[in-house]
Amino acid sequence: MKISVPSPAWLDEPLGGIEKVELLNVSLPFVAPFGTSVATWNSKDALLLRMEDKGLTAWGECVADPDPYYAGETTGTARHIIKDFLLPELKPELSLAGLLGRFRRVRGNEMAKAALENALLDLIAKRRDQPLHELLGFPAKRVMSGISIGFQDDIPALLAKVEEAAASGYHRVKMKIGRGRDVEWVRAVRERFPGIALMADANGDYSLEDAGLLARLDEFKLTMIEQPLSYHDIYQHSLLQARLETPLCLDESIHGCDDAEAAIALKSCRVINIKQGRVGGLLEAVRMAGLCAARGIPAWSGGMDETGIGRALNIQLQAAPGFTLPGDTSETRRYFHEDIAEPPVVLDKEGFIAMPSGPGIGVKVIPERVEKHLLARERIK
Ligand code: OSB
Ligand code: MG
Repeated sequence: MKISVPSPAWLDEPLGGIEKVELLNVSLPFVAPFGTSVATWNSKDALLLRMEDKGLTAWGECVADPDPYYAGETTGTARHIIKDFLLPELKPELSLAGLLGRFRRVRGNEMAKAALENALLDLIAKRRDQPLHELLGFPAKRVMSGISIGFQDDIPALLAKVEEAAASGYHRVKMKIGRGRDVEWVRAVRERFPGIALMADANGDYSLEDAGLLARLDEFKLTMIEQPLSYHDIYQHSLLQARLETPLCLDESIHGCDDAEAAIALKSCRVINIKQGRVGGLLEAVRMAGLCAARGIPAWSGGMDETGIGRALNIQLQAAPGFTLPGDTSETRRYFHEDIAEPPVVLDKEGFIAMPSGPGIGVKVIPERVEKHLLARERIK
């Protein structure tokens, strides 16, 4: 079956010259540490790509962390791939479609590719004075909200976090689980909040031998369990899914539409978390959402604790059809005391998030704040 992809004329128009390209590393301290089964992060250390041309400034944020604990890519490997293999392909006469075609030679490294593609999409949209969702051909809409609560020191602390999230109006709550912090923690949340849409994310902490333990979660009516098994597995998830009532959702294992097709065909999951950075950029994410819709698989937009740049992009993305479930799209204030972009993401009275209305990603990056949180800056071109 052919999946409809937006293929408007701008994809095939020459990109033209770009006066300046820079890579910047920033470090934004988190309001509170974010703990998962694989790592605890105290700050968002992001690699940013900044492009300047004819008075316009465009941004891309690489979702990789400085460490390889969530994914194999890091801010360091992404810098290397962008600088030494992707940016050298960028020629004024080449279109975005042509450039992405050349990127296919570079295997993997989806996060690096996404950062560059997304910056170029921001630039193209700003040149046309259009918000990204409009460039892609999708009308603006309010997007659903969701919150991902990291590990807490004890169950009362977790209950307090869930209480706060529910009171704020989030449409669903995700809690992290891992070995030794699963059944009793989920039970406590479910008993206290019987009516909330609740899910659990294991970040690959279990193996197939834990199927019996994971089946004990069925009684809590979770909307899904995210990535219980290994970060690169698709097959064993199909064996586990067959033994559980609770839908499985894949995150780490899905790097593009081919993986999504395989996971759906094998019945490895009933839901997919689409992170545009993990799948290689906004266009592949739109395609994947279309694929999921065509296959009857609910999908949602994941998050990587992004700064305001990546957060705005994730919101623009959700204008595309196929994002039928609330994503990990939360208010700015739960991550940072001070973000590098304005305005911050906030929930409205019904818990929805408005699409930023400015050109491109739609938010303004504040240069002084980037300077304040800057670790390194490198001019490439
Ligand atoms: O597994 O979805 C994940 C954050 C960093 C790395 C991996 C994950 C996450 C989250 C938080 O769960 C999502 C967010 O709030 O942006
Ligand atoms: Mg996850």
